[in-house]
Order: sequence, then structure tokens, then C-alpha cells
Amino acid sequence: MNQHTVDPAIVEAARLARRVVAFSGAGMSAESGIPTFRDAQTGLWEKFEPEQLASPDGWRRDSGLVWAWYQWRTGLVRRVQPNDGHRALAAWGQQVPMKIITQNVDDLHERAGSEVTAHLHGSLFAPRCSGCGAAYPSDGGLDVEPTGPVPPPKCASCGGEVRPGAVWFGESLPLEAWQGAENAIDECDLMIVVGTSGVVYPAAALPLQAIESGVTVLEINPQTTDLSPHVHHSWRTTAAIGLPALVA
Ligand code: BV8
Ligand code: ZN
Repeated sequence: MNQHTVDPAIVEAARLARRVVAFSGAGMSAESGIPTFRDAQTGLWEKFEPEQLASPDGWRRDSGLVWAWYQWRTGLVRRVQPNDGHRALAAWGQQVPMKIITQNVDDLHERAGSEVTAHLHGSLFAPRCSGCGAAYPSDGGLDVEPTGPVPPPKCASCGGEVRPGAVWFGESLPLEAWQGAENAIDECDLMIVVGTSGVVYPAAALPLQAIESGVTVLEINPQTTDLSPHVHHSWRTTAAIGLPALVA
């Protein structure tokens, strides 16, 4: 199989599926122009590992630098469009019950017309006060890449620093999102794993849990991943090429 020719067994599994779960990672948004976590960081972020910035320690060390990174990423997401992969999942969801579980903090699934069951790692568009937890609207982020820290806003009611709405390394996943994901997997007969390296837990355990419970799991990824040896079918292609080929 190459990028553009799909194994008929994969098309058949997609055609027969009655309740589908899509499990997406950063690769889902790569063809929209959003760098993945594996991509080399550029600019101000070049000398940082994502795990350094996306962590409570990183925030404690320099909340202005972390806030600048998320504001830059928010502006980038606002300026790009969903790709054919996001649109294919939205179209498929019009034909059969489709639940989207994403590790991504962008809103590209929603802007393509899908309803997202679980943002396992939070959202760029849900800032909240790090003190009292009050929700704050996103201001759409930055249009120009910052050259240094950007002081986060202060909470109007408690004076705490407003933090990004993402789940950081070392933080627990939102219980409601986790339970929504597990329920979706319990009900589905097909899981499509798209654009994830499968290295971050506990999210990466969900496809393995699906396989355990007898769900057919297809992977779409141009690279081999930690999940590849376990899934039923793995297609070395991209989200924007592979997903449209699965939707009749
Ligand atoms: C937790 C939001 C514990 C932020 C993210 C030490 C201390 C504490 C915890 C740990 C520890 N050691 C390990 C852990 C667990 C840790 C973990 O798994 N670490 C890894 C690095 C080993 N996990 C956690 O910390 C989690 N919390 O464990 O809590 C706990 C328990 C109880 C009580 C208290 C605490 C929280 C993890 C969430 C972190 N937040 N994101 C933000 O976005 O800024 S994770 C972030 O990286 C993403 O959300 C994503 O989930 C993850 C991995 O990225 P991927 O999505 O897989 O993307 P990646 O770049 O890796 O790969 C892209 C893939 O796409 C590639 O395979 C590529 O081939 C493919 N691709 C490229 N182009 C395309 C494509 N595919 C298709 N089409 C294309 N065009
Ligand atoms: Zn507050």
C-alpha cells in the first residue's frame, strides 16, 4: 500500500462500521499548517522541549514565556483552516454516529463541522484563572511571533494569573473528557487513530483499550508508531489523503 492506495480490507471495515470513534493527535492538524510536537520547534521556542513549556514547572519558572507560547499557538490556529481530513470526519459523522476524541488543543475539528466528544488535553480556547479557576475568554492570541515573555492577564476576582486551558505534563486529564472517551470506545465498532505517535499516556492507552474490547482499530500515519504493532490495520498515509478515501 502506498499513500494513495488503500487496502480494500480497510475500506470494507470503514464501510461496515456502524459507530465510529476517531482518535486524533497533532498529525491530524499538520496539513493545516500546525507543527506537531515531533516537529522541530522554531523561533523563540527553538531551545525548549514542549514538555518544558507545557508543564506546571515551566509555568512556575516563567509564566510569561509559557503564556507567550500559547498565545502564539492560538493565533496560528485562528489563521489556518481545517484540512480535508477534518472535513472527511465531519462528512462521515453525517452518515453514521461518529465520536471525536482528540489530544489536540486546537478547534479545527469543530470548525470543520464535527462535534468533539473529548478534548483529552484541554483547549487553547479555554483559558482559566490559575488561582480560582474562573474561565476567561480567549482573545484570539498573537498575530506576530513574540520575541520574549508576554505577561498573562490577571484574574478580575482573585488577582491570580490567567493560564492556558491545556492539560500540562504531570497534570491529570479532565475527568469528564476521560469518561466521555471511555464511553465512546465502549459503544463503537471501529476506531480510527490518526496522527498520533502514541507516546503520551494515559491517552495512548485508549486505542489499546479499544483493541482489548474487540474494537477494530485502523491507524493512519505516514510513520510507524508505538501503536502500529497493536492495531488491526496501519496505513502509511496522511490525514488529508487517507480519511477522504475512507468516506464513501
Ligand atoms: C499524567 C496539551 C499523571 C499541552 C499535551 C513524569 C511525571 C508526570 C507524568 C509523567 C512522567 N513521565 C511520564 C508521564 C506521563 C506523561 C507522559 O505520557 N509523558 C510522555 C512524554 C512519556 N503524561 C502526562 O503527564 C499526562 N498526565 O500522566 O498525569 C497524574 C496522575 C494522577 C494525578 C496527577 C498526575 C498529561 C499528558 C498531557 C500533556 N499535554 N498536550 C499542549 O498542547 O501544549 S500532550 C501533547 O503531546 C499532545 O496533546 C499530544 O497528546 C502529545 C503527543 O503528541 P501527538 O499528538 O502524538 O503528536 P506527536 O507530535 O507526538 O506526533 C505526531 C504524529 O503525527 C506522528 O506520529 C507523525 O508521524 C504523525 N503525522 C505527522 N504528519 C501527519 C501525521 N499523521 C497524519 N497526517 C499527517 N499529515
Ligand atoms: Zn481567579
